Amino acid sequence: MKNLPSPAASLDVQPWASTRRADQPPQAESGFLRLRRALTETPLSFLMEAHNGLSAKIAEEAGFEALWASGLTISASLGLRDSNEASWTQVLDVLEYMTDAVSIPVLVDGDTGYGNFNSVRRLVRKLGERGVAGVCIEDKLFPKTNSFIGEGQPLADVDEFCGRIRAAKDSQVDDAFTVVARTEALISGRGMAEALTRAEAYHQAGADAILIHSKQSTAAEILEFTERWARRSPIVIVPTMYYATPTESYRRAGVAAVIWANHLLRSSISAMRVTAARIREDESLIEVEGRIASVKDIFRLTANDELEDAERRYLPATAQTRAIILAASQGDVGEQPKCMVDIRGRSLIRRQIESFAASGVRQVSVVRGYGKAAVAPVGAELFDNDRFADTGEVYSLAAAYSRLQGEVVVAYGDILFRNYILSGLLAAPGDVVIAVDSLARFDAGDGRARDLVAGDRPPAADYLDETPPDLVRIGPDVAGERLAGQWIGLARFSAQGAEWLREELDRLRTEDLLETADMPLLLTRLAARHPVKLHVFSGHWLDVNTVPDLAEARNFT
Ligand code: SPV
Ligand code: MG
Repeated sequence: MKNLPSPAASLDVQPWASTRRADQPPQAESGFLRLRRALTETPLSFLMEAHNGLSAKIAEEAGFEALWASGLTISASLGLRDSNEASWTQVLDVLEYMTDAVSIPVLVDGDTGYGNFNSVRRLVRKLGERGVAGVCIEDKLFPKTNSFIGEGQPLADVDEFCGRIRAAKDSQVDDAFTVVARTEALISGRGMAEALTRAEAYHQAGADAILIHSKQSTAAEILEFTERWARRSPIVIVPTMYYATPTESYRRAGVAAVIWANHLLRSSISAMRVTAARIREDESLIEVEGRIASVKDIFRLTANDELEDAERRYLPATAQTRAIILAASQGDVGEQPKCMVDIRGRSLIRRQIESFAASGVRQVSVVRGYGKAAVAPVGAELFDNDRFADTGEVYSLAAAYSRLQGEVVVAYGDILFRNYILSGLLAAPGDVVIAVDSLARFDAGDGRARDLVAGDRPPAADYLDETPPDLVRIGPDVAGERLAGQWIGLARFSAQGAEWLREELDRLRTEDLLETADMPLLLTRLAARHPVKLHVFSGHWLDVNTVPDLAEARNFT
Protein backbone atom coordinates (compact mmCIF):
# COMPACT_ATOMS: atom_id res chain seq x y z
CA MET A 1 0.00 0.00 0.00
CA LYS A 2 2.75 2.39 -0.92
CA ASN A 3 2.61 5.32 -3.29
CA LEU A 4 -1.08 5.82 -2.75
CA PRO A 5 -2.73 9.19 -3.15
CA SER A 6 -3.30 10.79 0.23
CA PRO A 7 -6.76 10.38 1.75
CA ALA A 8 -9.21 13.21 1.55
CA ALA A 9 -8.85 15.66 4.36
CA SER A 10 -12.52 16.31 4.97
CA LEU A 11 -15.08 13.58 5.46
CA ASP A 12 -17.65 15.56 3.48
CA VAL A 13 -15.69 15.85 0.26
CA GLN A 14 -15.14 12.93 -2.06
CA PRO A 15 -11.83 13.53 -3.86
CA TRP A 16 -13.11 11.86 -7.04
CA ALA A 17 -16.36 13.80 -7.09
CA SER A 18 -17.19 16.03 -10.00
CA THR A 19 -19.48 18.96 -9.46
CA ARG A 20 -22.93 18.91 -10.99
CA ARG A 21 -23.75 22.14 -12.73
CA ALA A 22 -26.83 23.71 -11.20
CA ASP A 23 -28.26 24.49 -14.63
CA GLN A 24 -28.01 20.88 -15.81
CA PRO A 25 -31.08 18.80 -14.99
CA PRO A 26 -30.29 15.14 -14.38
CA GLN A 27 -32.82 14.07 -17.01
CA ALA A 28 -30.77 15.77 -19.70
CA GLU A 29 -27.81 13.55 -18.88
CA SER A 30 -27.24 10.16 -20.40
CA GLY A 31 -27.88 7.12 -18.23
CA PHE A 32 -24.14 6.47 -18.31
CA LEU A 33 -23.43 9.84 -16.77
CA ARG A 34 -26.22 9.56 -14.24
CA LEU A 35 -24.92 6.25 -12.92
CA ARG A 36 -21.39 7.61 -12.84
CA ARG A 37 -22.57 10.61 -10.86
CA ALA A 38 -24.63 8.42 -8.51
CA LEU A 39 -21.49 6.47 -7.67
CA THR A 40 -19.08 9.35 -7.45
CA GLU A 41 -20.98 12.22 -5.94
CA THR A 42 -22.25 12.80 -2.46
CA PRO A 43 -24.78 12.17 -1.09
CA LEU A 44 -24.92 8.43 -0.60
CA SER A 45 -26.83 6.72 -3.44
CA PHE A 46 -29.08 3.70 -3.28
CA LEU A 47 -29.38 1.12 -6.02
CA MET A 48 -32.44 -1.12 -5.91
CA GLU A 49 -32.43 -4.66 -7.14
CA ALA A 50 -34.53 -5.46 -10.19
CA HIS A 51 -34.74 -8.61 -12.25
CA ASN A 52 -37.11 -7.81 -15.11
CA GLY A 53 -38.95 -4.92 -16.72
CA LEU A 54 -41.74 -4.87 -14.16
CA SER A 55 -39.58 -4.89 -11.04
CA ALA A 56 -37.39 -2.23 -12.68
CA LYS A 57 -40.47 -0.06 -13.15
CA ILE A 58 -41.59 -0.57 -9.57
CA ALA A 59 -38.16 0.42 -8.25
CA GLU A 60 -38.15 3.51 -10.47
CA GLU A 61 -41.60 4.52 -9.23
CA ALA A 62 -40.38 4.14 -5.66
CA GLY A 63 -37.84 6.87 -6.42
CA PHE A 64 -34.55 4.99 -6.73
CA GLU A 65 -31.94 6.77 -8.76
CA ALA A 66 -30.45 3.61 -10.23
CA LEU A 67 -30.98 -0.14 -10.45
CA TRP A 68 -28.90 -3.15 -9.55
CA ALA A 69 -29.58 -5.89 -12.10
CA SER A 70 -28.73 -8.71 -9.76
CA GLY A 71 -27.23 -11.94 -11.05
CA LEU A 72 -28.87 -13.85 -8.22
CA THR A 73 -32.37 -12.52 -8.77
CA ILE A 74 -32.31 -12.51 -12.57
CA SER A 75 -31.25 -16.16 -12.43
CA ALA A 76 -33.82 -17.04 -9.79
CA SER A 77 -36.62 -15.29 -11.65
CA LEU A 78 -35.73 -17.51 -14.61
CA GLY A 79 -35.87 -20.51 -12.29
CA LEU A 80 -32.09 -20.92 -12.42
CA ARG A 81 -29.22 -20.99 -9.94
CA ASP A 82 -26.77 -18.14 -9.46
CA SER A 83 -24.06 -20.21 -11.12
CA ASN A 84 -23.98 -18.75 -14.61
CA GLU A 85 -26.66 -21.15 -15.72
CA ALA A 86 -28.24 -18.34 -17.72
CA SER A 87 -25.91 -17.38 -20.56
CA TRP A 88 -24.71 -13.80 -20.64
CA THR A 89 -26.72 -13.12 -23.77
CA GLN A 90 -29.84 -14.33 -21.96
CA VAL A 91 -29.02 -11.88 -19.17
CA LEU A 92 -28.53 -9.21 -21.84
CA ASP A 93 -32.05 -9.87 -23.11
CA VAL A 94 -33.46 -9.39 -19.60
CA LEU A 95 -31.48 -6.17 -19.28
CA GLU A 96 -33.01 -4.87 -22.47
CA TYR A 97 -36.51 -5.32 -21.02
CA MET A 98 -35.35 -3.40 -17.96
CA THR A 99 -33.75 -0.50 -19.79
CA ASP A 100 -36.80 -0.29 -22.06
CA ALA A 101 -39.09 -0.08 -19.04
CA VAL A 102 -37.32 2.69 -17.12
CA SER A 103 -35.33 5.85 -17.59
CA ILE A 104 -33.08 5.41 -14.55
CA PRO A 105 -29.65 3.86 -15.16
CA VAL A 106 -28.87 0.19 -14.63
CA LEU A 107 -25.70 -1.23 -13.08
CA VAL A 108 -25.56 -4.89 -14.02
CA ASP A 109 -24.03 -7.59 -11.91
CA GLY A 110 -21.68 -9.02 -14.54
CA ASP A 111 -20.45 -11.82 -12.24
CA THR A 112 -16.91 -12.69 -13.35
CA GLY A 113 -17.38 -11.16 -16.77
CA TYR A 114 -18.35 -14.63 -18.01
CA GLY A 115 -14.82 -15.82 -18.67
CA ASN A 116 -11.58 -14.03 -19.39
CA PHE A 117 -10.67 -10.53 -20.66
CA ASN A 118 -12.02 -11.41 -24.08
CA SER A 119 -15.51 -12.28 -22.83
CA VAL A 120 -15.44 -9.05 -20.82
CA ARG A 121 -14.65 -6.99 -23.90
CA ARG A 122 -17.65 -8.23 -25.85
CA LEU A 123 -19.90 -8.05 -22.80
CA VAL A 124 -19.03 -4.41 -22.12
CA ARG A 125 -19.51 -3.42 -25.75
CA LYS A 126 -22.93 -5.05 -25.92
CA LEU A 127 -24.01 -3.57 -22.58
CA GLY A 128 -23.10 -0.10 -23.77
CA GLU A 129 -24.90 -0.61 -27.06
CA ARG A 130 -28.07 -1.57 -25.18
CA GLY A 131 -27.89 1.39 -22.85
CA VAL A 132 -26.84 -0.45 -19.71
CA ALA A 133 -24.92 2.19 -17.79
CA GLY A 134 -22.35 0.08 -15.98
CA VAL A 135 -21.13 -3.35 -15.02
CA CYS A 136 -19.77 -4.84 -11.84
CA ILE A 137 -17.29 -7.70 -12.22
CA GLU A 138 -15.99 -9.79 -9.34
CA ASP A 139 -12.60 -11.39 -8.78
CA LYS A 140 -13.83 -14.95 -8.93
CA LEU A 141 -13.66 -17.72 -11.52
CA PHE A 142 -16.19 -18.67 -14.18
CA PRO A 143 -18.61 -20.29 -13.55
CA LYS A 144 -19.19 -18.38 -10.32
CA THR A 145 -20.92 -19.47 -7.14
CA ASN A 146 -23.03 -17.09 -5.06
CA SER A 147 -21.01 -15.39 -2.31
CA PHE A 148 -23.23 -16.76 0.42
CA ILE A 149 -22.69 -20.39 -0.53
CA GLY A 150 -19.83 -22.32 1.09
CA GLU A 151 -16.48 -21.05 2.36
CA GLY A 152 -13.14 -20.15 0.83
CA GLN A 153 -14.20 -19.85 -2.77
CA PRO A 154 -11.17 -19.55 -5.07
CA LEU A 155 -10.31 -16.05 -6.24
CA ALA A 156 -8.91 -14.92 -9.58
CA ASP A 157 -5.24 -14.07 -9.89
CA VAL A 158 -4.91 -10.33 -9.24
CA ASP A 159 -3.04 -9.55 -12.47
CA GLU A 160 -5.43 -11.61 -14.54
CA PHE A 161 -8.40 -9.80 -12.99
CA CYS A 162 -6.76 -6.43 -13.57
CA GLY A 163 -6.54 -7.46 -17.24
CA ARG A 164 -10.31 -7.99 -17.20
CA ILE A 165 -10.80 -4.50 -15.75
CA ARG A 166 -8.52 -2.88 -18.33
CA ALA A 167 -10.27 -4.82 -21.10
CA ALA A 168 -13.61 -3.55 -19.80
CA LYS A 169 -12.48 0.08 -19.73
CA ASP A 170 -10.96 -0.21 -23.20
CA SER A 171 -14.20 -1.63 -24.61
CA GLN A 172 -16.73 0.83 -23.24
CA VAL A 173 -18.77 2.54 -25.94
CA ASP A 174 -19.40 5.64 -23.81
CA ASP A 175 -16.81 7.54 -21.80
CA ALA A 176 -19.13 7.61 -18.80
CA PHE A 177 -19.74 3.85 -18.75
CA THR A 178 -18.98 2.61 -15.22
CA VAL A 179 -16.87 -0.40 -14.34
CA VAL A 180 -17.18 -1.46 -10.72
CA ALA A 181 -14.58 -3.97 -9.53
CA ARG A 182 -15.78 -6.23 -6.76
CA THR A 183 -13.45 -8.03 -4.46
CA GLU A 184 -14.54 -11.16 -2.68
CA ALA A 185 -11.40 -11.26 -0.52
CA LEU A 186 -13.32 -10.81 2.74
CA ILE A 187 -16.01 -13.30 1.74
CA SER A 188 -13.38 -15.88 0.83
CA GLY A 189 -11.58 -15.45 4.15
CA ARG A 190 -8.42 -13.89 2.69
CA GLY A 191 -8.40 -11.10 5.26
CA MET A 192 -8.42 -7.31 5.30
CA ALA A 193 -4.89 -6.80 3.98
CA GLU A 194 -5.58 -8.80 0.83
CA ALA A 195 -8.92 -7.04 0.36
CA LEU A 196 -7.15 -3.67 0.46
CA THR A 197 -4.33 -4.82 -1.82
CA ARG A 198 -6.76 -6.20 -4.35
CA ALA A 199 -8.91 -3.07 -4.21
CA GLU A 200 -5.87 -0.91 -4.82
CA ALA A 201 -4.76 -3.03 -7.77
CA TYR A 202 -8.25 -2.84 -9.31
CA HIS A 203 -8.37 0.90 -8.71
CA GLN A 204 -5.03 1.30 -10.45
CA ALA A 205 -6.27 -0.88 -13.33
CA GLY A 206 -8.97 1.69 -14.00
CA ALA A 207 -12.03 0.57 -12.02
CA ASP A 208 -14.40 3.49 -11.47
CA ALA A 209 -15.50 2.15 -8.08
CA ILE A 210 -14.74 -0.73 -5.72
CA LEU A 211 -17.44 -3.02 -4.40
CA ILE A 212 -16.32 -4.53 -1.12
CA HIS A 213 -18.51 -7.47 -0.17
CA SER A 214 -18.97 -9.10 3.22
CA LYS A 215 -21.13 -11.87 4.59
CA GLN A 216 -20.72 -10.96 8.24
CA SER A 217 -23.82 -10.07 10.22
CA THR A 218 -22.35 -6.74 11.28
CA ALA A 219 -20.71 -4.04 9.21
CA ALA A 220 -17.52 -4.14 11.28
CA GLU A 221 -15.18 -5.35 8.52
CA ILE A 222 -16.86 -3.12 5.92
CA LEU A 223 -16.38 -0.05 8.13
CA GLU A 224 -12.77 -1.03 8.82
CA PHE A 225 -12.19 -1.41 5.09
CA THR A 226 -13.73 1.95 4.27
CA GLU A 227 -11.71 3.65 6.97
CA ARG A 228 -8.46 2.17 5.71
CA TRP A 229 -9.41 2.77 2.08
CA ALA A 230 -9.75 6.41 3.01
CA ARG A 231 -11.81 7.45 0.00
CA ARG A 232 -9.23 6.65 -2.65
CA SER A 233 -12.14 5.90 -4.96
CA PRO A 234 -15.89 5.36 -4.59
CA ILE A 235 -16.92 2.40 -2.45
CA VAL A 236 -20.06 0.37 -3.09
CA ILE A 237 -21.48 -2.02 -0.51
CA VAL A 238 -24.17 -4.71 -0.36
CA PRO A 239 -25.52 -4.91 3.20
CA THR A 240 -27.64 -8.05 2.68
CA MET A 241 -26.17 -9.87 5.69
CA TYR A 242 -25.40 -6.86 7.89
CA TYR A 243 -28.82 -5.35 7.26
CA ALA A 244 -29.29 -4.05 10.80
CA THR A 245 -26.50 -1.47 10.55
CA PRO A 246 -27.94 2.06 10.45
CA THR A 247 -27.51 3.62 7.02
CA GLU A 248 -26.07 6.70 8.67
CA SER A 249 -22.91 4.71 9.43
CA TYR A 250 -22.32 4.30 5.71
CA ARG A 251 -22.77 8.01 5.13
CA ARG A 252 -20.28 8.81 7.83
CA ALA A 253 -17.87 6.25 6.42
CA GLY A 254 -17.98 7.92 3.01
CA VAL A 255 -19.58 5.00 1.18
CA ALA A 256 -20.67 6.12 -2.29
CA ALA A 257 -23.52 3.70 -2.92
CA VAL A 258 -25.54 1.03 -1.19
CA ILE A 259 -27.05 -1.84 -3.16
CA TRP A 260 -30.26 -3.38 -1.82
CA ALA A 261 -29.45 -6.53 -3.70
CA ASN A 262 -32.40 -8.90 -3.75
CA HIS A 263 -35.34 -7.45 -1.87
CA LEU A 264 -37.88 -7.01 -4.64
CA LEU A 265 -37.56 -10.63 -5.69
CA ARG A 266 -37.69 -11.86 -2.10
CA SER A 267 -40.76 -9.78 -1.29
CA SER A 268 -42.53 -11.01 -4.41
CA ILE A 269 -41.74 -14.63 -3.48
CA SER A 270 -43.40 -14.10 -0.08
CA ALA A 271 -46.42 -12.40 -1.64
CA MET A 272 -46.83 -15.05 -4.34
CA ARG A 273 -46.67 -17.85 -1.77
CA VAL A 274 -49.42 -16.28 0.35
CA THR A 275 -51.67 -15.76 -2.67
CA ALA A 276 -51.06 -19.22 -4.14
CA ALA A 277 -51.78 -20.92 -0.79
CA ARG A 278 -54.93 -18.87 -0.19
CA ILE A 279 -56.41 -19.59 -3.62
CA ARG A 280 -55.46 -23.26 -3.38
CA GLU A 281 -57.10 -23.52 0.02
CA ASP A 282 -60.25 -21.53 -0.74
CA GLU A 283 -60.77 -22.59 -4.34
CA SER A 284 -61.89 -19.00 -4.74
CA LEU A 285 -60.45 -15.55 -5.37
CA ILE A 286 -62.68 -13.77 -2.90
CA GLU A 287 -60.10 -13.43 -0.14
CA VAL A 288 -57.25 -12.29 -2.34
CA GLU A 289 -58.89 -9.87 -4.75
CA GLY A 290 -58.75 -6.80 -2.55
CA ARG A 291 -55.23 -7.56 -1.31
CA ILE A 292 -53.34 -7.81 -4.54
CA ALA A 293 -52.48 -5.33 -7.26
CA SER A 294 -55.40 -4.73 -9.60
CA VAL A 295 -55.38 -5.60 -13.26
CA LYS A 296 -55.72 -1.85 -13.87
CA ASP A 297 -52.45 -1.41 -12.00
CA ILE A 298 -50.79 -3.78 -14.45
CA PHE A 299 -52.15 -1.72 -17.32
CA ARG A 300 -50.79 1.44 -15.72
CA LEU A 301 -47.36 -0.06 -15.02
CA THR A 302 -47.10 -1.16 -18.62
CA ALA A 303 -48.25 2.27 -19.87
CA ASN A 304 -51.36 1.19 -21.73
CA ASP A 305 -52.50 4.81 -21.96
CA GLU A 306 -49.43 5.52 -24.08
CA LEU A 307 -50.56 2.80 -26.48
CA GLU A 308 -54.01 4.39 -26.68
CA ASP A 309 -52.39 7.73 -27.55
CA ALA A 310 -50.28 6.03 -30.20
CA GLU A 311 -53.34 4.31 -31.64
CA ARG A 312 -54.98 7.69 -32.02
CA ARG A 313 -51.91 8.92 -33.88
CA TYR A 314 -51.18 5.93 -36.09
CA LEU A 315 -54.26 3.76 -36.65
CA PRO A 316 -56.98 4.44 -39.19
CA ALA A 317 -59.94 6.22 -37.65
CA THR A 318 -62.25 3.21 -37.26
CA ALA A 319 -59.59 1.27 -35.31
CA GLN A 320 -59.90 3.92 -32.60
CA THR A 321 -63.64 3.74 -32.57
CA ARG A 322 -65.14 1.96 -29.59
CA ALA A 323 -68.39 0.06 -29.53
CA ILE A 324 -70.44 0.06 -26.35
CA ILE A 325 -72.99 -2.73 -26.35
CA LEU A 326 -75.87 -2.37 -23.92
CA ALA A 327 -76.59 -5.96 -22.94
CA ALA A 328 -77.99 -5.71 -19.43
CA SER A 329 -81.61 -6.71 -19.94
CA GLN A 330 -83.06 -10.21 -19.82
CA GLY A 331 -85.45 -10.11 -22.79
CA ASP A 332 -88.16 -12.67 -23.32
CA VAL A 333 -86.26 -15.58 -24.72
CA GLY A 334 -86.06 -17.84 -21.69
CA GLU A 335 -83.64 -18.00 -18.79
CA GLN A 336 -80.47 -16.88 -20.49
CA PRO A 337 -79.73 -13.21 -21.22
CA LYS A 338 -80.97 -12.39 -24.67
CA CYS A 339 -77.57 -11.28 -25.92
CA MET A 340 -76.36 -14.82 -25.30
CA VAL A 341 -78.99 -16.68 -27.31
CA ASP A 342 -77.48 -19.00 -29.82
CA ILE A 343 -78.03 -18.09 -33.42
CA ARG A 344 -76.80 -20.91 -35.56
CA GLY A 345 -73.73 -21.72 -33.51
CA ARG A 346 -72.75 -18.25 -32.27
CA SER A 347 -74.25 -16.07 -29.61
CA LEU A 348 -75.99 -12.86 -30.61
CA ILE A 349 -73.33 -10.77 -28.91
CA ARG A 350 -70.51 -12.69 -30.60
CA ARG A 351 -72.14 -12.04 -33.96
CA GLN A 352 -72.43 -8.36 -33.08
CA ILE A 353 -68.77 -8.15 -32.05
CA GLU A 354 -67.83 -9.81 -35.34
CA SER A 355 -69.89 -7.26 -37.26
CA PHE A 356 -68.04 -4.47 -35.48
CA ALA A 357 -64.69 -6.11 -36.24
CA ALA A 358 -65.67 -6.45 -39.91
CA SER A 359 -66.08 -2.66 -40.01
CA GLY A 360 -62.75 -2.11 -38.23
CA VAL A 361 -64.19 -1.47 -34.76
CA ARG A 362 -62.16 -3.70 -32.47
CA GLN A 363 -62.47 -2.02 -29.11
CA VAL A 364 -65.67 -3.28 -27.59
CA SER A 365 -67.16 -2.63 -24.16
CA VAL A 366 -70.16 -4.65 -23.04
CA VAL A 367 -72.45 -3.53 -20.22
CA ARG A 368 -73.87 -6.62 -18.54
CA GLY A 369 -76.63 -6.96 -16.01
CA TYR A 370 -79.05 -9.87 -16.02
CA GLY A 371 -77.21 -13.21 -15.89
CA LYS A 372 -73.89 -11.42 -16.07
CA ALA A 373 -71.80 -14.48 -15.27
CA ALA A 374 -72.87 -15.90 -18.63
CA VAL A 375 -71.92 -12.73 -20.52
CA ALA A 376 -68.16 -12.68 -21.00
CA PRO A 377 -67.44 -12.47 -24.72
CA VAL A 378 -63.80 -12.92 -25.61
CA GLY A 379 -62.01 -9.69 -26.41
CA ALA A 380 -64.60 -7.36 -24.90
CA GLU A 381 -64.14 -5.14 -21.91
CA LEU A 382 -66.90 -5.64 -19.37
CA PHE A 383 -68.92 -3.15 -17.35
CA ASP A 384 -71.76 -4.09 -15.02
CA ASN A 385 -75.15 -2.58 -14.34
CA ASP A 386 -76.07 -4.60 -11.29
CA ARG A 387 -79.30 -2.61 -10.96
CA PHE A 388 -80.51 -3.80 -14.36
CA ALA A 389 -83.89 -4.84 -12.89
CA ASP A 390 -84.93 -1.35 -11.78
CA THR A 391 -83.00 0.90 -14.18
CA GLY A 392 -83.08 1.59 -17.90
CA GLU A 393 -80.72 1.59 -20.85
CA VAL A 394 -79.28 4.99 -20.04
CA TYR A 395 -78.19 3.81 -16.62
CA SER A 396 -76.38 0.94 -18.35
CA LEU A 397 -74.72 3.40 -20.74
CA ALA A 398 -73.60 5.49 -17.77
CA ALA A 399 -71.80 2.40 -16.40
CA ALA A 400 -69.41 2.78 -19.35
CA TYR A 401 -69.15 6.57 -18.90
CA SER A 402 -65.34 6.39 -18.76
CA ARG A 403 -65.39 4.98 -22.30
CA LEU A 404 -67.39 7.83 -23.80
CA GLN A 405 -64.24 9.39 -25.22
CA GLY A 406 -63.26 9.70 -28.86
CA GLU A 407 -65.50 8.12 -31.48
CA VAL A 408 -68.05 5.73 -29.98
CA VAL A 409 -70.83 3.57 -31.40
CA VAL A 410 -73.58 2.68 -28.95
CA ALA A 411 -75.57 -0.45 -29.79
CA TYR A 412 -78.42 -2.35 -28.23
CA GLY A 413 -77.22 -5.83 -27.37
CA ASP A 414 -80.15 -7.56 -29.03
CA ILE A 415 -79.85 -6.44 -32.63
CA LEU A 416 -78.46 -8.10 -35.71
CA PHE A 417 -77.66 -6.01 -38.73
CA ARG A 418 -75.99 -6.39 -42.07
CA ASN A 419 -72.45 -5.05 -42.07
CA TYR A 420 -73.18 -2.35 -44.64
CA ILE A 421 -75.50 -0.62 -42.17
CA LEU A 422 -72.68 -0.15 -39.67
CA SER A 423 -70.17 0.84 -42.36
CA GLY A 424 -72.63 3.44 -43.63
CA LEU A 425 -73.22 4.74 -40.12
CA LEU A 426 -69.46 5.04 -39.51
CA ALA A 427 -68.99 6.96 -42.75
CA ALA A 428 -72.03 9.24 -42.32
CA PRO A 429 -71.26 12.91 -41.62
CA GLY A 430 -72.23 14.38 -38.28
CA ASP A 431 -71.22 14.35 -34.63
CA VAL A 432 -74.23 12.29 -33.61
CA VAL A 433 -75.77 9.98 -36.20
CA ILE A 434 -78.44 7.36 -35.59
CA ALA A 435 -79.24 4.37 -37.82
CA VAL A 436 -82.85 4.58 -39.03
CA ASP A 437 -84.78 1.97 -41.00
CA SER A 438 -87.13 3.83 -43.31
CA LEU A 439 -89.44 0.82 -43.25
CA ALA A 440 -90.61 1.18 -39.66
CA ARG A 441 -91.69 -2.19 -38.41
CA PHE A 442 -94.78 -2.53 -36.35
CA ASP A 443 -94.99 -5.02 -33.59
CA ALA A 444 -97.23 -7.98 -34.32
CA GLY A 445 -98.60 -7.85 -30.77
CA ASP A 446 -99.89 -4.31 -30.28
CA GLY A 447 -99.35 -3.06 -33.78
CA ARG A 448 -96.99 -0.35 -32.59
CA ALA A 449 -93.34 0.23 -33.18
CA ARG A 450 -91.03 1.48 -30.49
CA ASP A 451 -88.42 4.07 -31.32
CA LEU A 452 -90.15 5.80 -34.23
CA VAL A 453 -88.14 8.71 -35.53
CA ALA A 454 -89.41 12.18 -36.28
CA GLY A 455 -87.15 14.27 -38.51
CA ASP A 456 -87.14 18.05 -38.84
CA ARG A 457 -88.62 17.70 -42.33
CA PRO A 458 -90.12 14.93 -44.42
CA PRO A 459 -87.62 12.37 -45.73
CA ALA A 460 -86.57 13.28 -49.25
CA ALA A 461 -88.17 11.23 -51.96
CA ASP A 462 -85.53 12.50 -54.35
CA TYR A 463 -82.79 9.99 -55.12
CA LEU A 464 -80.24 12.79 -55.41
CA ASP A 465 -81.01 14.41 -52.06
CA GLU A 466 -78.15 13.39 -49.84
CA THR A 467 -79.01 15.55 -46.87
CA PRO A 468 -81.11 13.51 -44.50
CA PRO A 469 -83.32 15.24 -41.95
CA ASP A 470 -82.09 15.97 -38.44
CA LEU A 471 -83.67 14.20 -35.51
CA VAL A 472 -86.40 15.97 -33.58
CA ARG A 473 -87.57 13.16 -31.37
CA ILE A 474 -87.85 9.41 -30.96
CA GLY A 475 -91.00 7.87 -29.51
CA PRO A 476 -93.75 5.31 -30.01
CA ASP A 477 -96.27 7.87 -31.25
CA VAL A 478 -94.56 9.54 -34.19
CA ALA A 479 -96.72 9.68 -37.30
CA GLY A 480 -97.37 11.76 -40.31
CA GLU A 481 -95.06 13.19 -42.86
CA ARG A 482 -92.20 13.77 -40.42
CA LEU A 483 -91.97 10.02 -39.72
CA ALA A 484 -88.56 9.07 -41.03
CA GLY A 485 -88.59 5.46 -39.90
CA GLN A 486 -87.48 3.46 -36.89
CA TRP A 487 -84.29 3.78 -34.88
CA ILE A 488 -82.69 0.33 -34.81
CA GLY A 489 -80.61 0.78 -31.67
CA LEU A 490 -77.34 1.88 -33.26
CA ALA A 491 -75.90 5.38 -32.87
CA ARG A 492 -72.50 6.86 -33.63
CA PHE A 493 -70.89 9.72 -31.70
CA SER A 494 -67.79 11.59 -32.81
CA ALA A 495 -65.38 12.78 -30.11
CA GLN A 496 -67.47 15.96 -29.96
CA GLY A 497 -70.68 13.93 -29.94
CA ALA A 498 -69.33 11.77 -27.10
CA GLU A 499 -68.64 14.93 -25.12
CA TRP A 500 -72.24 16.09 -25.69
CA LEU A 501 -73.38 12.63 -24.65
CA ARG A 502 -71.45 12.84 -21.39
CA GLU A 503 -72.91 16.27 -20.73
CA GLU A 504 -76.43 14.95 -21.32
CA LEU A 505 -75.80 12.04 -18.97
CA ASP A 506 -74.58 14.53 -16.37
CA ARG A 507 -77.77 16.55 -16.79
CA LEU A 508 -79.95 13.45 -16.47
CA ARG A 509 -78.08 12.54 -13.32
CA THR A 510 -78.62 16.01 -11.89
CA GLU A 511 -82.32 15.80 -12.71
CA ASP A 512 -82.59 12.35 -11.10
CA LEU A 513 -83.57 10.82 -14.42
CA LEU A 514 -80.51 8.69 -15.02
CA GLU A 515 -82.08 5.56 -13.58
CA THR A 516 -85.30 5.67 -15.54
CA ALA A 517 -84.32 7.25 -18.86
CA ASP A 518 -84.22 5.19 -22.02
CA MET A 519 -82.12 5.80 -25.10
CA PRO A 520 -84.97 7.46 -27.10
CA LEU A 521 -85.33 10.05 -24.32
CA LEU A 522 -81.58 10.61 -24.21
CA LEU A 523 -81.34 11.07 -28.00
CA THR A 524 -84.39 13.33 -28.07
CA ARG A 525 -82.87 15.55 -25.40
CA LEU A 526 -79.56 15.61 -27.24
CA ALA A 527 -81.38 16.60 -30.45
CA ALA A 528 -82.83 19.60 -28.65
CA ARG A 529 -79.33 20.97 -28.09
CA HIS A 530 -77.22 19.65 -30.95
CA PRO A 531 -77.78 18.36 -34.48
CA VAL A 532 -78.47 14.63 -34.46
CA LYS A 533 -78.28 13.24 -38.00
CA LEU A 534 -80.16 10.29 -39.45
CA HIS A 535 -78.49 7.54 -41.43
CA VAL A 536 -81.42 6.05 -43.33
CA PHE A 537 -81.60 2.66 -45.07
CA SER A 538 -84.22 -0.03 -45.59
CA GLY A 539 -84.44 -3.32 -43.75
CA HIS A 540 -81.64 -5.85 -43.26
CA TRP A 541 -81.68 -5.83 -39.48
CA LEU A 542 -83.72 -7.25 -36.67
CA ASP A 543 -83.94 -7.24 -32.93
CA VAL A 544 -84.26 -10.35 -30.83
CA ASN A 545 -86.55 -9.83 -27.93
CA THR A 546 -88.95 -12.73 -28.10
CA VAL A 547 -88.96 -16.37 -29.11
CA PRO A 548 -90.54 -15.58 -32.54
CA ASP A 549 -87.79 -12.95 -33.05
CA LEU A 550 -85.27 -15.66 -32.34
CA ALA A 551 -86.71 -17.92 -35.01
CA GLU A 552 -86.50 -15.04 -37.47
CA ALA A 553 -82.92 -14.32 -36.44
CA ARG A 554 -81.93 -17.88 -37.14
CA ASN A 555 -83.15 -17.41 -40.70
CA PHE A 556 -81.52 -14.01 -41.02
CA THR A 557 -77.92 -15.18 -40.83
C1 SPV B 1 -26.33 -10.42 -6.63
O1 SPV B 1 -27.29 -9.74 -6.30
O2 SPV B 1 -26.38 -11.27 -7.51
C2 SPV B 1 -25.05 -10.21 -5.97
C3 SPV B 1 -25.04 -9.78 -4.60
O3 SPV B 1 -24.05 -10.47 -6.58
S1 SPV B 1 -24.85 -11.18 -3.67
O4 SPV B 1 -25.95 -12.07 -3.89
O5 SPV B 1 -24.80 -10.68 -2.29
O6 SPV B 1 -23.60 -11.83 -4.00
MG1 MG C 1 -24.30 -11.69 -8.14
